[in-house]
Amino acid sequence: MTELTDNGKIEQTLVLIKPDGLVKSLTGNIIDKLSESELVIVGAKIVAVDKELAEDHYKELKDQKFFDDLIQYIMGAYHTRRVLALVYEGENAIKRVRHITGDTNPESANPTSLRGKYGRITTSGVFENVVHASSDPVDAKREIQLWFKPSELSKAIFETEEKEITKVETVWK
Ligand code: IDP
Ligand code: MG
Repeated sequence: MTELTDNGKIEQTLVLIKPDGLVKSLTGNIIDKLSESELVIVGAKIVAVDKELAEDHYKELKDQKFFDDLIQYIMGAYHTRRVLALVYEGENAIKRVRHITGDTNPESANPTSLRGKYGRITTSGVFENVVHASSDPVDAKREIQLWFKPSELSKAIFETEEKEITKVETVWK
């Protein structure tokens, strides 16, 4: 791999195509751009994000003044209640994906990055930056385990255990 390989470590990272990315039909463009990373997708699903998941995902930001808007944004209040969650795996996956994603602020992001190309800041100050990408290995593990069950990934990337769970579930009628 190219210039971003600094230690060749195999990592996994969580990518979310946020509601603005879905509403703007950017899924194909985003996945196409991410394929430049030569990483492998080991998980993918559409999620209707509820408040609990949104607040858990962004819990480190709960004291920020933009937190409530951020929760509304990721829950789809401004676009559509859908997020595409993806897990990418490969050498230095976290840094590689962050490089393609670009800076948090779409106005200062490199214009060729996903956020620089497709993101915007609304007049009310919401960073509509199209994608999420895990920022370090600790966050990546926490986020992947928050969004995906072991059975939803194509391989076991973290340690698992067998546990008997009794619960009522919605099934096809
Ligand atoms: P990151 O997504 O680049 O890792 P974080 O600091 O973890 O950036 O922030 C998470 C998300 O919160 C951002 O992607 C963006 O949607 C939103 N956000 C971060 N900083 C601001 C801000 O200053 N104003 C408005 N929204 C922000
Ligand atoms: Mg972050």
